[in-house]
Amino acid sequence: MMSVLVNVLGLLLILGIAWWFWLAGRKSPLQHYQESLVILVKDGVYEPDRIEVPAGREIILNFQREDASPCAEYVVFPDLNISKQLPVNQITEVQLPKLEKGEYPFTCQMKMYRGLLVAG
Ligand SMILES: [Cu+2]
Repeated sequence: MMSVLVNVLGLLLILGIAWWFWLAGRKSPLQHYQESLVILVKDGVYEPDRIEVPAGREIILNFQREDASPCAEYVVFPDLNISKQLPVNQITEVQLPKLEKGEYPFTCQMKMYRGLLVAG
């Protein structure tokens, strides 16, 4: 009886790990940029976290931080040298320069929140 239980637990553990990696490898759909787009900062994820933006145009991203933990306090665009503090429960505008075609990740300062801009 005990060994059955151990086997079941082991199986659950394996399934759990498989599910975790499946989640980690899963890509959310690419969201088209529009001026009214608001990126929610909540529960460890940016929503949306993959955004298609027009290249060669200055744009503004709106971040709405709902996560009060210090983890979410800054949004950082390492390739653009941009770091912006996000007050809680508020929309913060982040002005971006004209981008060349390419991919530009953005993260919190500890890289737990992760997002990607795809300029094209
Ligand atoms: Cu963080």
